[in-house]
Amino acid sequence: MQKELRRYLFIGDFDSFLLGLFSKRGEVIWVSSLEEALNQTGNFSIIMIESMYFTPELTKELSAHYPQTPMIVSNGEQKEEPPPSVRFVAFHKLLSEEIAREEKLARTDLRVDELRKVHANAKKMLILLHDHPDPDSIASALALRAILKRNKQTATIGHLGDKISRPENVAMIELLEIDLQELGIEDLKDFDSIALLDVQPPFFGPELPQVDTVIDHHPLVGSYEARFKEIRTEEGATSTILTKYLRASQTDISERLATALLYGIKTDTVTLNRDADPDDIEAFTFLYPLANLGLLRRIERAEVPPSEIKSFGQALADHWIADQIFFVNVGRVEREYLIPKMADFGIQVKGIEWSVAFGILANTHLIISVRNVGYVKSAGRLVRELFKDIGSAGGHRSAAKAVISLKKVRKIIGKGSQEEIKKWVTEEFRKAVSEKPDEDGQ
Ligand SMILES: [Mn+2]
Repeated sequence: MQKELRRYLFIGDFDSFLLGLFSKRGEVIWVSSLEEALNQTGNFSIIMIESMYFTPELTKELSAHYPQTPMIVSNGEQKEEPPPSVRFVAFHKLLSEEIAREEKLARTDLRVDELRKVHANAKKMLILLHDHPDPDSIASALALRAILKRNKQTATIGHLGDKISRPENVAMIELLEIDLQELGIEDLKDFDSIALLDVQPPFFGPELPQVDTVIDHHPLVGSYEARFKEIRTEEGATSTILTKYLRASQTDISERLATALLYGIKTDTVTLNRDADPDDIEAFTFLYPLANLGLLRRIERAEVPPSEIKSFGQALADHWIADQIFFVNVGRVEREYLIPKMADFGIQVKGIEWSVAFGILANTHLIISVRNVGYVKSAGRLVRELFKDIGSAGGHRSAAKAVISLKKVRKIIGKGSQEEIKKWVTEEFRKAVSEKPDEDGQ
């Protein structure tokens, strides 16, 4: 196909930098008056008018002489009612936004350099995730491995929890062939360095050895030391932070890695609907063309095993609504994912602002999963305030979780029967939700 020859007509005082940029795209004719502009022969792809020269009359005469030719007024502010065929474009602002982006990436590249130094001498490192690794944490681990130019022999990805059960997460691990190790706390001493992703040391309690790196988007919890610490609560996903690192360091991003990261951002932000900020959207847009969308669909379609459907029905049977809060007692479960699934369901009920699903996992822990509509107080902060002294609790603005041992629950409410737990959880949330929001509206 023959390339179309672009011809640009510039009217007014343009600086040579801008003219130079356009001369790379086609022929540039540069004039300093309307008269000269009307004296040209042939057609133009675009007529550029410097804003000091712009008047509606000028554009009228130009469009009579060069019909069907779009016009751009450059360097000026948009006039209140521009003529229909005229666009106002501030090229310098466009360029300065690009330059600001590059500056940011260059600064991030320095951070990546620090991160690499922290793990440079480790023969075998561990990338440790929370006990129930989700797509965001798993994708972040793959990204960190790529950034540090390591492989599964030199960087183990592991967690201390039980086998992964949520069907989508199982599908992600299988379809992307991710090697995720179940470790015991005693295994941690076998590694020369440890990086925590999507989680922070206090989550693991005092037995956790000193870690070297912490990268997370949850609020800072407790105080701890790490040689490299990156806590960015404004991001909707740890995958967003790692995507920035990959871009800044110009690390190759494989299709598998892009697919994982895209899925990580998608799930943590419910497809940019929850807790997403402009960086998440930018990372998403950047990863989208690099990812394998067919594979992603297969991961997302991972269906609930038929054997679980009964538990779904049973779980939903025990629900109630109080003060626009949807409660569901999932009861005793072997697989934790049923609880957040029910919380996700509850927030879709009409008129509901909060959804609280809870159940007892493996006869030892009460798990409470919380969702809200996003414009009420922060779910993460609310569960922290309610349960931080008796268990681990935290999360984001519109999704949060608490894990409390049944022993602790019994200390508070006696025998800890289902009925007692239901009453306790209902009252705690009703009180906390109705209290006035914090000063910053969170
Ligand atoms: Mn996350």
